[in-house]
Amino acid sequence: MNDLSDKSVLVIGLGKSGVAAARFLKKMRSQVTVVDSATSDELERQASHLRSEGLEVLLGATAAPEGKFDFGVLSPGVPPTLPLVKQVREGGLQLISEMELGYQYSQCLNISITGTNGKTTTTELVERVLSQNHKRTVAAGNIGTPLCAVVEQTKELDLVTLEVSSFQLEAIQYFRPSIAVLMNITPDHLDRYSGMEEYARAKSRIFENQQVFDWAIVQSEALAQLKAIGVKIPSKLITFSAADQSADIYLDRGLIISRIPNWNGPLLNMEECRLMGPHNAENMMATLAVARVLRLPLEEVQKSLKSYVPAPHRCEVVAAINGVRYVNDSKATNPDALDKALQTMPTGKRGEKNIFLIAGGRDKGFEYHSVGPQLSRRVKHAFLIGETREKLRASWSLFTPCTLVGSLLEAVTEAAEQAASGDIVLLSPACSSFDMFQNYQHRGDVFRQSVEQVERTMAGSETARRPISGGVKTE
Ligand code: UMA
Repeated sequence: MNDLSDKSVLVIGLGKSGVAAARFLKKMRSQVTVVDSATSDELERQASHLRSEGLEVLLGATAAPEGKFDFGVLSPGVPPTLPLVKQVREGGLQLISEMELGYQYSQCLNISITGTNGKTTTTELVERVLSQNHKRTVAAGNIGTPLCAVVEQTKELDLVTLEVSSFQLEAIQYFRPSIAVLMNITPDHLDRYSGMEEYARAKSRIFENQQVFDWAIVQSEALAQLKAIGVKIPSKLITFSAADQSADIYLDRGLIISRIPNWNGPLLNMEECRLMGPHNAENMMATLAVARVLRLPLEEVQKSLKSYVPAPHRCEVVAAINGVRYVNDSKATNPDALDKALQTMPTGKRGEKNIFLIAGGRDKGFEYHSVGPQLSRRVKHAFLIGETREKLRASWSLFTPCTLVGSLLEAVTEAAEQAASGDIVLLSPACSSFDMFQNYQHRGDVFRQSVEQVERTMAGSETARRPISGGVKTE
């Protein structure tokens, strides 16, 4: 482990990752300079905290600061194409991701989970299964707590459970999970990558430093995608899939079944779980495979999985009013996640369409046609919000009637007016939230508040006329 004292380090980005990296480096007695290209009251507040702790902070930076640095730490959301990043790289400075820094100073092994969708749920499931089976772990990484913020804690842990994004993997050096999980690879972040191949290659770096004695737990379809671009996985492999019955762990009529030698047979009945749908079956499969690698007792693992209650903003039923269910799937920020939500929602009584969809937000460079067939099977009407609403209408109006609306409240109100008992009003935006909201959680909260307001209006309550806090209009 390198001594960080008296090292001069440049940290790029003053979000959660930058702050955690800067504080960790300061604790290790490095000289720290943090730069951020933006300025805002929140950043000023954060900067003055760090300055009072003895760190140098430059906001609104367009170029690299003066001075000689030993290395740099890059926040995941800062793109490698940012002129400041290019400039420091061209000057010969090595940049590592915040996660790489945290990894290099961690004192326990890690289980790392990546994939386009399902990685947060699987990280939570793995953390839960481990904790309930006497393994000391915490969940960190893309899930919200940067690895640098828990480095100190790692000496007390058996394993750290990491949710890992492609952005974090872009600037790794030695990062090596003992168990690496790849959930799936479907279009996402195409505003950052030149195409699917570059995105898949970034994801595949999770396996790059693995050794033959490590484990890779990989969705069969994702494995085929990696093979097609020549990526080889050096570690021991377990495959899983809800669609491919030749996988090591597969789904058959709602039963998760293993064909792994000495561990073959049914593992879990999805009907006994609160998570629904084939994508959640895959989240369970990956977790079961991690538990198998760690030799945790199957019966105990089953108990943990069956009692798991899904977290907010992921196909979360927020209300049932007059037989209409209102579902918050704000976490669905790409078309594949929307497709999965549509597959998960129960159909009407005779299999008829029963979904009023609310979608739209900031574009991440997607083509949205791929969900068209699902829309025509399941969606009665789509209400479109945000910056992508015109693009979505152009892609979807052949498949389902589309109406452009100015706010989430307007979308919920119109959907509620049309919905009848047995229908579902589903917020599953297929886009990021940053055009109208602070983040997907804020968007989900505004959806819930809008539903509450509509419910009050329906009940004719006086309170219905109060404005909802945090509701944002686009026009
Ligand atoms: N910034 C610049 N220049 C830029 C872009 C950003 O200076 O060109 C600055 C911003 O002004 C801001 C800071 O960088 O002050 C933000 O850094 P960041 O975007 O890396 O955000 P963090 O707060 O550090 O949060 C990151 C992850 N965010 C992203 O990858 C975009 C969080 O994942 C993660 O929870 C957190 O680290 C802790 O590990 C969020 C996310 O959206 C949930 N992830 C993407 C996803 O899941 O799809 C990858």
